[in-house]
Amino acid sequence: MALGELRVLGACPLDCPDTCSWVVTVRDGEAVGMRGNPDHPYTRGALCVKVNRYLEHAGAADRVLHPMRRVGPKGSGRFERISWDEALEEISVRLRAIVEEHGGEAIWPYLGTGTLGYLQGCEGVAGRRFWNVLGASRHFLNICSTAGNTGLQRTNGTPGGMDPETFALSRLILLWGTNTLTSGHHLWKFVQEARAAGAHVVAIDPIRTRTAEQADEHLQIRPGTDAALALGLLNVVLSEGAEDRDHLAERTNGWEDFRAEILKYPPERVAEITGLPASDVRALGVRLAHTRPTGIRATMGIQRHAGGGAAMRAIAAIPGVTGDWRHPGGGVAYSTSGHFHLNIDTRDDLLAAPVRQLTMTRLAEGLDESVKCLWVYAANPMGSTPDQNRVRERLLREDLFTVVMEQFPTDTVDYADIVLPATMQVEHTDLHAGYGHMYLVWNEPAVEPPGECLSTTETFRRLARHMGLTEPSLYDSDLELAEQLLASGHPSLDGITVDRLRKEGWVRLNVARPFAPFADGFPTPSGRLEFGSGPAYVPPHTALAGEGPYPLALLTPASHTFLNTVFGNNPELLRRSKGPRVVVNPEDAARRGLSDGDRARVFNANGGFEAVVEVSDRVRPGVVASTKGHWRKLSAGGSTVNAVVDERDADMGRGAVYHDNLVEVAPCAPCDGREPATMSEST
Ligand SMILES: Nc1nc2c(c(=O)[nH]1)N[C@H]1C(S)=C(S)[C@@H](COP(=O)(O)OP(=O)(O)OC[C@H]3O[C@@H](n4cnc5c(=O)[nH]c(N)nc54)[C@H](O)[C@@H]3O)O[C@H]1N2
Ligand SMILES: Nc1nc2c(c(=O)[nH]1)N[C@H]1C(S)=C(S)[C@@H](COP(=O)(O)OP(=O)(O)OC[C@H]3O[C@@H](n4cnc5c(=O)[nH]c(N)nc54)[C@H](O)[C@@H]3O)O[C@H]1N2
Ligand code: SF4
Ligand SMILES: [Mo]
Repeated sequence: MALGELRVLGACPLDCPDTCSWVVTVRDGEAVGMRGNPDHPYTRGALCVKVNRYLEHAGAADRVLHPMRRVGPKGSGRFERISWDEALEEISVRLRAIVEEHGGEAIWPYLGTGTLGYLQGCEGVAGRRFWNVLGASRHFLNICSTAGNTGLQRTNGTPGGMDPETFALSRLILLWGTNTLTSGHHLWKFVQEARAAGAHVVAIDPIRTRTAEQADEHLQIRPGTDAALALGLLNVVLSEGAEDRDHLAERTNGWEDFRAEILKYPPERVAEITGLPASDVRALGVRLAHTRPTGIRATMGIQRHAGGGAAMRAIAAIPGVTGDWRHPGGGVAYSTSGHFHLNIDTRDDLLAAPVRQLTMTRLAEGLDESVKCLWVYAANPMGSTPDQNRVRERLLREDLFTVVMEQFPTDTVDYADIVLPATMQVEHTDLHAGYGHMYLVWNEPAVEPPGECLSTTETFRRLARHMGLTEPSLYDSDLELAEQLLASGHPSLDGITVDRLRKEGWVRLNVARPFAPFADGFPTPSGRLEFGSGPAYVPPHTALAGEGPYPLALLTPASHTFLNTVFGNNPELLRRSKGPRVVVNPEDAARRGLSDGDRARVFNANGGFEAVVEVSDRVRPGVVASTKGHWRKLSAGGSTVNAVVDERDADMGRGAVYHDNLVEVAPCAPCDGREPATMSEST
């Protein structure tokens, strides 16, 4: 090793199940290399096509490096550089006036998923102590996974399920509403291990994704109808007499009612609902009936529908009936977050009185006159939130004081009054947990922040000091916060300390290996899996397709080259994304006079966006798809996919409905044809 060269262990902060452990090479204070940590048992040395460019991104010319104040009209993205002192002073004066005149609830602390860090991001609800002292409104982060979480919580008592490493032991694997090779590719090694031992792999997805292409079988299901398929598969399991009667009797509640529900879904009826051949439903049902262990990987894609919660419940019921939870490699893996019992001390005792809750996916609705300050951090609502045009209208409100803490001049930054420069992961300390594995991962800062960037924790400490707040816990250091998080007393964290994490980089939770989470019962109040009552299949909004002016069901899944809107401004990843595209089935394309490579407008009553048409049977007739993550100001026509997404809730957990919207696609004559604007310049 050359003199002055260091290896610093860190963690990928992005909203991805894999939470990679990485190694940064630092030479003379500069990060000169980053690679996946080969010692990490789950991620084993690989990053991904996006994060391989993390250092390039951190050094990009468009990084926000200084505090800025708006000089042009709202939305113009025109700013002047100011000092941190000026920024803190202006913010303090405005916040104090707002609290005095309208009460703390007039502040909306809008925290997104830009980093999942327990210190700097959403897992530990960064900033919440500060907001509690001011009495700000509560922010409900429902943008990603809440419908599925709620469905699983009701069924199993926790959203946590299988340890994804145990897929290596599965003999039938259902990749159900999940695009493994794009949105968390490290699972694939375990899938391949199982395959080498004879496992059969089935992808269930309305799109023939790169994952579906690699599976042994692909069921191209109609969107939002998965609960019906789950019930149909169980119907076949019952006809085969393959239900695990001991498991049902000893470990579950509500079987008799649920059994009656299952009997209403024979394969022929399921075929009508799902659009799958009845023979495929029957064949997979027979396979499921006779293959132990069956491991089901379902992630967030499946629950972004009107019936998303019910879909996760129906899927979670499968191992209750087959008894798969008895075996490592059996069960359902949605997210492992529920297995990490950290002590998230948001100090809600600091609130003087109870406060209202505002909902992340209802930003347009929520941003009424009662909100006087919107504080956006680790989020990009102009790109990621439903009903983009209405969100934009609200952000233009002259009486709204908007502060955005950011690394890049995003579409949301353009609407800020004050912009605060934020550190990136190689420049701050954080503690992470994978939501697709069982490890805590530590992130040690590798380099000094560029310009005047500050971490989230440090920004709130400085603001508290500037405002003269006296609550001592607002000044806890990053290492003190990390120690508090690990001090929950839960046995899975025994012996896991900050010192150990800093030395080793990552530590597995203290749980058995292989891990079968419910082999000894379920963490529900009854200790049993709850099949539940009420309709087991809730139809999607798009079941109305064909009846109105917007007959096509639009899916808007993850892009291979971006992580939500992060990297949307990286020139190479943007080039590889090939720009906003819409995949249209040949039948639907022909009917509309659309050819491959044409420009088209995708629209409904909410608005529309422009995309290049890809004519392909990767989607079934009646379904179109376009990925999330593009930036408005870098897209022709100046709007993106969320311009057509409704502000509407799923059946459980107020979940978002990103994959359950109706649109029409038309050739581009009515498009405005405007070329993408260049990135706004800051002074
Ligand atoms: N490269 C990349 N990776 C990412 C992300 C990214 O933006 N880019 N995003 C990250 C985030 S925030 C999250 S939450 C996770 C999400 O990861 P995923 O759960 O994989 O989320 P999606 O891509 O939305 O959806 C996954 C698949 O579900 C399918 N799907 C949609 N509706 C249905 C349905 O009704 N039934 C079935 N069976 N399938 C359906 C979609 O076609 C898609 O192929 O990934 C993370 N990883
Ligand atoms: N159409 C459609 N839209 C979707 C989805 C979909 O499937 N379809 N998926 C939804 C999902 S699953 C999610 S999770 C949401 C995500 O929505 P958001 O939570 O709004 O996340 P991003 O759009 O990725 O924006 C995160 C921003 O945080 C910034 N950032 C990153 N790290 C830090 C940091 O340490 N400090 C600060 N201050 N900023 C930081 C990044 O630069 C980025 O601009 O998008 C949702 N939007
Ligand atoms: S985005 Fe996911 S796969 Fe890529 S480096 Fe981060 S955690 Fe790993
Ligand atoms: Mo997400």
